[in-house]
Amino acid sequence: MIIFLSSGLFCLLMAAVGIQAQQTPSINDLNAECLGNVIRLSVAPLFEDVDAFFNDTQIINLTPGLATQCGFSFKFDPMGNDMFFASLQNCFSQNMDDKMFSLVMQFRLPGNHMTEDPVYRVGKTCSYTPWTSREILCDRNYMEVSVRTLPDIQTIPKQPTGGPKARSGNFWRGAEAVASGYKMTAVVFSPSKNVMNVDEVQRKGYAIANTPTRLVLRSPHNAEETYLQNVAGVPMRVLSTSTFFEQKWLVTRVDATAVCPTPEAVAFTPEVITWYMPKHIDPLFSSDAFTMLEVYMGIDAKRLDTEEMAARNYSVLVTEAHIIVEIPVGAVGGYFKSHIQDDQYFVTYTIEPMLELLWIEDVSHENTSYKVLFPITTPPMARPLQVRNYTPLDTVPEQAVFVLELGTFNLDVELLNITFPTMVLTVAECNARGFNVQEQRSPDNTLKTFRMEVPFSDPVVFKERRAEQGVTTFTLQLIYGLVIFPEYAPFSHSAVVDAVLLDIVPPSVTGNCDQENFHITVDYRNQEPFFVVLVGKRLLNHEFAQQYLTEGDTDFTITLPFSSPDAVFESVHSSSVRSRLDVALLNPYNNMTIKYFSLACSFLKTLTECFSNGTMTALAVKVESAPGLNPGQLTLSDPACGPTYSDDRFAYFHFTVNSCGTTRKFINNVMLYENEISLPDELEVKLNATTSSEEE
Ligand SMILES: *[C@@H]1O[C@H](CO)[C@@H](O)[C@H](O)[C@H]1NC(C)=O
Ligand SMILES: *[C@@H]1O[C@H](CO)[C@@H](O)[C@H](O)[C@H]1NC(C)=O
Ligand SMILES: *[C@@H]1O[C@H](CO)[C@@H](O)[C@H](O)[C@H]1NC(C)=O
Ligand SMILES: *[C@@H]1O[C@H](CO)[C@@H](O)[C@H](O)[C@H]1NC(C)=O
Ligand SMILES: *[C@@H]1O[C@H](CO)[C@@H](O)[C@H](O)[C@H]1NC(C)=O
Ligand SMILES: *[C@@H]1O[C@H](CO)[C@@H](O)[C@H](O)[C@H]1NC(C)=O
Ligand SMILES: CC(=O)N[C@H]1CO[C@H](CO)[C@@H](O)[C@@H]1O
Repeated sequence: MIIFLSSGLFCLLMAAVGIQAQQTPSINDLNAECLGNVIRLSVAPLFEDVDAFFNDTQIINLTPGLATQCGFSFKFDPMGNDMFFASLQNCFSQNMDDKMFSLVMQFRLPGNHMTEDPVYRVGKTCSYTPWTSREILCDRNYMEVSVRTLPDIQTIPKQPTGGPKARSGNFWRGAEAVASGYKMTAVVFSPSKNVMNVDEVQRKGYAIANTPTRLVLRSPHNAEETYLQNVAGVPMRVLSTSTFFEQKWLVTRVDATAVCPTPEAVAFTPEVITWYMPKHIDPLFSSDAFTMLEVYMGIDAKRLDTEEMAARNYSVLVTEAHIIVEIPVGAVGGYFKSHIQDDQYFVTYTIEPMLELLWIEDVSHENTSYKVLFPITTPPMARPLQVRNYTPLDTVPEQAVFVLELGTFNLDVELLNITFPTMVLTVAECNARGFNVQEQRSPDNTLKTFRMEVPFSDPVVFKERRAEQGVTTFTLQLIYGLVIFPEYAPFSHSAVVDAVLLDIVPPSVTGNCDQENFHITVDYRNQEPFFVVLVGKRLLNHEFAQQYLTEGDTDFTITLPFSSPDAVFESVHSSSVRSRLDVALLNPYNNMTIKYFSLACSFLKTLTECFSNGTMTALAVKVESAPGLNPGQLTLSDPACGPTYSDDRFAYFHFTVNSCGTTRKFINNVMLYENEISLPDELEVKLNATTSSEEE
């Protein structure tokens, strides 16, 4: 391997020399693959520093500039799929006769920049023999061309020497050490015709190397000697060189041209990315006499077969003038990234397709293979944020909560805190307060929203009562504090939500009686009736309601006869009964009484009657004050005269006035018959069943 070392590069190397590699054997997270003329390492994220090993001993820190010059590139993917790409012909791989290439890399994890920092060390040897006459490689940061050279300027591989000689800077076999006697003397760039010697070329950030069978040239995309050329309507960047080799009086020239697409080669719609590549890349071919043999597409430097492409909805179309690659925005293989611009939320979609082309020149049958790794990022696409309010208003006001959902975000956004008018709370503090902040993912796990619940009763909710309208307004003002990872870019989103609730008016219960019935009216005003009704000792159920209840707009009325078992008799008089109905509205959750109402009325009732045929009837009722009374045990004065009918509340007597111990008195032309209803032993209850009747 021969690399012409510039003095700038040399200084870097000197600084690195002498640091011995820490032997950390674990390479589990570094998956190395040979992908044609590229080595790809899938790198555990979070590494901080990358070193290349030269000849397995010298550690060289890979700065971005050195990476570009030496044929390395990185893909930093916020989803954690970082990748590292190396051209096979990079500066540091050990080249075995242009057939085997061995690369050793070391990834240092973040630490305190000491040599003991944890490192991953990975080595990979790739065999690559199908080198074509000319191979062009376009990576994100460099363009590279490698051409087969004629035997007379080819180097004879010689074992490089290490040790003390390396420290002199001569351990990469220099231009002088060409075995054939040819010496690389000058590089001429077109179209400027600038001539540089090898040192100058290296110093300006290009790389040039003469390997056993090939000449390799590498340039940053934006280097001074590159130029833009419109090829079939596609702006391409071109590096065009002629390298001169001299031996005594002989001079040999090797031309090498690289052409790579610029970012303008891509067109976007919100749905599709379209990448145009010219089919005939003019600067590469002097005539039209060549044929395109192969077209392959891949992702992240890895070729895909047609099934994989179809499954991912990628397409490659070859037209007269172009190779057109179409990728749906959001397709598998790429990723979305969040951005904030002018306080607005945007996302971009990035994907890194590859095209591999092979042309054959019709006459010479010389082949040109062309590989372009082409990261594409869409322009920012606006994703307006919304706070969706799912506050349920049909609950009991004491249980009402604001239910808010902020979204929709890409997965790289995190919620840090929420600013309320009176305080700032972290997410953890919000949760400790009962706000139940939750991240919710879309079913395909590509998007997320933040949901939370703030009870109306929390002090961060502003309450305002408007008595004249009979409403209370609950207002929640908040500013969500968010960050985008991994760069930790803060942004915020503010929102105001409110809810108007009718004021809570307790239900009212009123009542009246007619001659036979109680009428109880329950008015629940502006509330949903969120109570149960207890009538006497009975819960108002559906059956009961059907029989006794009539409904109004915001009220209902229960109509019950005074003698209903749900009512109680307070007292009995000769011609009336005082009956009472108790009604309670209960909270169904805890059976607490919301409202209690009691209505007692006297109902005109003749409980005793005399008939002209000399019989008498009497109805005895159990009153509230004698709860233990069994009416069936009642008798008239004559204990042998029991009721003709009785139940647990009534006893009905039917007897002739000359029986059952009935006495009679004659008062002012009126015959008064008296009897008494009582329990046989103790006179627990003395019911006056006396009645007056006209003397017949
Ligand atoms: C591919 O496209 C079809 C039709 O537009 C769509 O139904 C399908 O979901 C897409 N597949 C993928 C993997 O995006
Ligand atoms: C060019 O490539 C084709 C197809 O791979 C192959 O058949 C041919 O031999 C190659 N030509 C040269 C000169 O290598
Ligand atoms: C709240 O989060 C934002 C991130 O969006 C941050 O800039 C701010 O400093 C945080 N405020 C507090 C008080 O932590
Ligand atoms: C309330 O009382 C009723 C009737 O006694 C009973 O069926 C119900 O289970 C009670 N509910 C609660 C929540 O205690
Ligand atoms: C007396 O008259 C009443 C009412 O008409 C009747 O119910 C009762 O059976 C009669 N009694 C006798 C013994 O006829
Ligand atoms: C029974 O009725 C008589 C006459 O109406 C009255 O004097 C007496 O006090 C009553 N007795 C009871 C227990 O009500
Ligand atoms: C010090 C050291 O490892 N030197 C090696 C450099 O590479 C050659 C093979 O190309 C080895 O033979 C040396 O031992």
